[in-house]
Amino acid sequence: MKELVLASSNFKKAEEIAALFQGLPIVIKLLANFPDLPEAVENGSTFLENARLKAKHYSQYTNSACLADDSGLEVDALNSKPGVFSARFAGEQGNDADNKEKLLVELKATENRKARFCCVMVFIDVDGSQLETYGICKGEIIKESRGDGGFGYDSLFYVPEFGCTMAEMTLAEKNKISHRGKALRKMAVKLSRYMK
Ligand code: ITT
Repeated sequence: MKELVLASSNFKKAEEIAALFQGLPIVIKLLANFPDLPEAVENGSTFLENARLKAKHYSQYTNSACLADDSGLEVDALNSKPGVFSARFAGEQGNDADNKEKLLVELKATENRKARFCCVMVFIDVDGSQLETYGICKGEIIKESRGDGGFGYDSLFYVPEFGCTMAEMTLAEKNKISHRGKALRKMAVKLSRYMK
């Protein structure tokens, strides 16, 4: 069994990742198991830079193999914003509700609601070996929240092929089509090969 620290303080993300890794010879440890860790500073300008930065930071501080996810929402009419600022769109103290409110305000006058979720996964082993994958999921930003599941912008993110928002899906349904699910399935394949 390979032990791996999940470099995320977002519990909902961790839940989605753990669900997809079931069945693999991997034991997942959460950051909560390491109480005094300094938080990684996410100052990269791309998802890839931030994912590398988080994986490296937590791998060094925990002395373990680490898997990091950096993800976010890119909206066409906002020139791909909020992007790497998705978690802090409404400011450092902002929460999911504030971020969604700001998104609706910024899109008020526009009919182009096209958007996509992006996810980059980086695995770093104790010897520095590195694996990277990505995934995207296309959708539209609707005008009013729908659904209670998921987290972040899920209740505003409508997936036309499914006729519902990500917040109206079960965790298993979301994982099947989401940016994170796609990146994770690619990562699971790479990790299985790597561990052989
Ligand atoms: P960690 O860095 O600790 O993993 P975080 O939530 O700060 O947690 P990110 O820096 O990667 O993670 O920011 C991701 C933000 O993008 C997240 O807070 C949401 O606002 C949004 N986001 C990413 N994936 C999402 C998803 O599946 N559904 C809804 N919103 C998502």
